[in-house]
Amino acid sequence: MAERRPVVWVSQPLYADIEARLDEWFDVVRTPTVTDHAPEAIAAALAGADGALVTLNDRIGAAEVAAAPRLRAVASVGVGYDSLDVAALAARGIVATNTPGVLTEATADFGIALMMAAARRMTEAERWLRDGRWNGWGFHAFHGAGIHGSTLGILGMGRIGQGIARRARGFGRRGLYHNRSRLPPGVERDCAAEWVARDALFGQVDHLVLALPYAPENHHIVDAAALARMKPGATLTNIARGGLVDEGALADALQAGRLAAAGLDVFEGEPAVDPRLLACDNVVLTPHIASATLPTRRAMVSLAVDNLVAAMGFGPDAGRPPHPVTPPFDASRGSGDGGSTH
Ligand code: 8YV
Repeated sequence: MAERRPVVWVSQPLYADIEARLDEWFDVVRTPTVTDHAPEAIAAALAGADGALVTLNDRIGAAEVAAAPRLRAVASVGVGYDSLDVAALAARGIVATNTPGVLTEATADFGIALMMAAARRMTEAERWLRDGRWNGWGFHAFHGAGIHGSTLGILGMGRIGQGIARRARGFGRRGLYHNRSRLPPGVERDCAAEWVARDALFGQVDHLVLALPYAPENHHIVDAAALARMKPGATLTNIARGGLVDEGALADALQAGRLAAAGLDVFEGEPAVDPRLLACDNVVLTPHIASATLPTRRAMVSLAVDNLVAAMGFGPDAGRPPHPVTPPFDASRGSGDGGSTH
């Protein structure tokens, strides 16, 4: 009798040609349309699966793990893996993987774009123009917060944070960063960024960009107290995870005019956005698109497929997925992103 082929669940339609690589090894259960899977639906899909290819929307917690007796590997498309209960997966010996590296440049590009759009009030000005309110050039219209020559801070100096710092050198700015571990001197020089303690970062920068991973210990790391430390007229840009910011406190700071502006690509209750933020003119809001270029998204899916095939024990890297996030984990292979979520 032919040996049973492992079953792999693909939670969303990704790119058919890349997903097709799974067919060589697995019986693939596909999801034909973009789907907001309820937790029970995820549990049901995992109940018969040996492996899964998922995105950040498909949360796998302890209950889903408990409902998946055969599951051996979960490959997430994305660098941030806070949607996976890594401890519950590891306790069952299930390998989880992520896709760092391939999205660094696209995401760093977007971080700079969002910071600039917020600081220079681009979407606010555009809405005003489209509303037909532009009656003549205005000397006093839409003064923004300057970036050239300012102090730019980055919280979370992984690959993406570093990518942002390198791009920002061209602004003739002072660069500060905070990261749990300080970068080697050569990397600091290359990024033209100086390590400071977290509170000093909040207090000294004109523009702050968040590029750190979400974990329960940094839930609302930007809370009312942190915002109160920021300079009047500073800006905040978040391309990491919504749960890092207390959105209510941010709305207070924006409405009070303490912060000049914010650029937000991520939200705590995605896809819901706090109505107070929606009502603020001085916020640029984008729907979690920092890594959204076609080549980048394709590279993410391709890496996730490589991870899954290898984690399931097939292909040239059988048993050695390029980017595991659960044990067995060899830190020297650099699969962690050193601070960034993308
Ligand atoms: C992805 C992201 O689009 O990589 C991440 O952590 O947030 C985004 O770049 C997302 O993870 C896709 O699942």
